[in-house]
Amino acid sequence: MVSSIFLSLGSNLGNKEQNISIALEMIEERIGKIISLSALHITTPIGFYSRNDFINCVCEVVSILDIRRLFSITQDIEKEMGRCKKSVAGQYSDRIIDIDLIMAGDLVLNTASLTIPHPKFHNRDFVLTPLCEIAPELIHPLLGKSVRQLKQELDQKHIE
Ligand code: PH2
Ligand code: MG
Ligand code: MG
Repeated sequence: MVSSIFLSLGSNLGNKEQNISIALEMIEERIGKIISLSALHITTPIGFYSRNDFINCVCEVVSILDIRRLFSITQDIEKEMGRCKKSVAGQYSDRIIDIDLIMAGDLVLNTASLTIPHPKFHNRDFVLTPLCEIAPELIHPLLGKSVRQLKQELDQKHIE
């Protein structure tokens, strides 16, 4: 079955733009065609302290792969690009590349290694802002709200 998957990419180490573009190339080679890509956004690290800002973006990829296979390929790409430690003492840390599965249509999945939709994305401006550029009408299958609504709600929280 062909499905459309939204991926979030982030890099805050090395040549960040180049890291993102290499990851996008590997995604196209190994996963499927990228049919939509947001702008690259410079964002401050959320959830941990670092002096290294991120570049974040979101893409939509069309793939025939099973979601678990797709996830293992994104993990392989991260490793091949040199990502070593995923977190230090349960804390986020700087990384060459991070590729997260955000949504895959109406799919809801909860396993030890993979949760879809991504359990935190609706609270993350660094995902919602680029996602809103390419898929504002996309509906979160658990929250029943569009990406545009989720972004408005998050913006509102930041104002209050
Ligand atoms: N990723 C995280 C935690 N914090 N902050 C920004 N700005 N961008 C990210 O991609 C990011 C983050 C966990 O993966
Ligand atoms: Mg992440
Ligand atoms: Mg990740």
